[in-house]
Amino acid sequence: MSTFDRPASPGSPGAAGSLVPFHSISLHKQYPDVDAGPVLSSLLQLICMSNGGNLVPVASRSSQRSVRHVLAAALLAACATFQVAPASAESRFFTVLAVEPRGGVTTDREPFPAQPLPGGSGYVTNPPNAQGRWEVSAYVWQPSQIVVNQGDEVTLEFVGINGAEHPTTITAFGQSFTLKRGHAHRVTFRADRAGMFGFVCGTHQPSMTGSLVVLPKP
Ligand SMILES: [Cu+2]
Repeated sequence: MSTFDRPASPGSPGAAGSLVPFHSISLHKQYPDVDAGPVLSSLLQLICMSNGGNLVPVASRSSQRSVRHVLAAALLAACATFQVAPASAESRFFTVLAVEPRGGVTTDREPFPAQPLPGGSGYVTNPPNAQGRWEVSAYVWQPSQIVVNQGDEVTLEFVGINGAEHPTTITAFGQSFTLKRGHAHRVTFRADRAGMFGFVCGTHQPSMTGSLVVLPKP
């Protein structure tokens, strides 16, 4: 936690150090991306030193007013030179493949399962063919979990590899489209809220559900 982020208690008595966050607060509200802590700290130290140190907590009201005026002037001058830091939000790009991992074997090595897989079109079993080979597969997104920060501009490029088509929704961010094999479908949106949000194929459930994890802004 930086000086800038420290919780401040403007009314509490304390050493000069506790005053820094007090004056950072108003600046923080106006310039949320400005890291003003070090500059303000230096300004306050200079002012306190010029008044014999520890002036602010014990000074008379008129002295406090004059200190406030000096501070206000110093802050205005300092603000004129501040650089607003680049926004912490970034642009993030991911490729998401619609794929169907598959396994198979012949019945002379492993018997075809007696129990069917859970329902839904996401899991597929093909019974033994003429050569006794049987297969099992599942439709999934790859990757199935994507992590971004709140505020990021997120681009997901969905590419259809397996399966004729996938009717896909990202409800939380207003996206709905059908992904076809051999096609790419790109969506871009601002991850403006934190939480876990699904990107879901309406056909291949329960396996073809991915999670977009948006970490809250610190
Ligand atoms: Cu699908």
